Amino acid sequence: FPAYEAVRALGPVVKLTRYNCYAVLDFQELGQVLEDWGTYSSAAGVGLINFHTDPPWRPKSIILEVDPPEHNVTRRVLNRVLSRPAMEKMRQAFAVEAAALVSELVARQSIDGIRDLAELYPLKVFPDAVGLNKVGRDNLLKYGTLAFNATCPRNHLFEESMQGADEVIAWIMSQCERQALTPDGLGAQVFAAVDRGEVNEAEAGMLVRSLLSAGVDTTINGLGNALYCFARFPDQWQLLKARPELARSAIDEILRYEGAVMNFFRTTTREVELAGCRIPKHEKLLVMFGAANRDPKRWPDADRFDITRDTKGHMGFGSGVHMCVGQMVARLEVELILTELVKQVDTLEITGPPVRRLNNALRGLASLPLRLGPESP
Ligand code: OVV
Repeated sequence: FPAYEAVRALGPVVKLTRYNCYAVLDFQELGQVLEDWGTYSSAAGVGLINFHTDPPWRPKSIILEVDPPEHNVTRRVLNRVLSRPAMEKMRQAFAVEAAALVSELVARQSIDGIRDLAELYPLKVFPDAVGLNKVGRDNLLKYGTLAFNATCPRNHLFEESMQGADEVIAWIMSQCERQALTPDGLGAQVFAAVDRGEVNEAEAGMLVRSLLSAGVDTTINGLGNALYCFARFPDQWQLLKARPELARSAIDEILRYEGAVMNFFRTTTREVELAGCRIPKHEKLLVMFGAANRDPKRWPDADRFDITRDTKGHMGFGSGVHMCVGQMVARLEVELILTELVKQVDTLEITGPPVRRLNNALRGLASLPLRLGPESP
């Protein structure tokens, strides 16, 4: 975050000469960019790779890496699959798992908040909800890590997650077929759109791939960041315990303060002026949600974690037509875990050095040693 402030001080649009792209960090300009999909397109990729000149690392996503009107067709399908009624159907199963896992962890007291909770919970409930095979699920985290690392420069992080990725990619693709999915899950519901004539069979498979790309690492980091926030700010934890109804809005403050997805790219479709800066056609813009969420021009006391603040308009789920389509799943997972922790845990204490998990686009931890102080009876 100090680095963001150093770059922000240079101006509203900063050319990163080393990567030949333009960074946008301020809330107002970022909103402008994300609203104007006709000028700031996703169709040339939302990573640094510019599809006008270089091929994508995988067949491009048919929802993330397309603009309207094509985007609207696939968006409508996932909007329905991930709708509020669909969430209400999942809630019970998700709640049972959250209660069971938190009880088990409270009994152990000393846990790794990332491995034992932030990873375990989404990796259980989400693939179950999608209707995935039980075998090979360890590929999910590897694939998500790769997909997010692939949005940025081809650095050591990208290269490391590409090591041995052929098998990971092959497993993911094999799970995206209709017959690989249980008949009652979110995956099957994507294929129901084929039966309604909204997309074809191959497109449905690609949309299942989108679920698997975007649904795992994001929620793991989101949950891990939630734990990290409340463990660092015990006054906010006590406030949540006193007022558990704040759990839903606390999620927005977690995403503002310590988001899971820090940045994506857009590509200009024409020469354009942004905040007085001229940007040529077909250039890459780095859109920095995590920086806009700390913009002092937008947020009073931006570096303070405050679950009672008005977080309206935060960019933790992006903004505009591409705003996170799975956000209700993410909210459900974090809400249920926080609710259980509020019930069962009195104090969250960091007992060892937190370890960052570096990723080109994601912000999160690899390890967070925690002591869960149980509620006194
Ligand atoms: C890495 C990522 C984020 C969001 C969506 C997708 C991928 C996709 O494959 O659609």
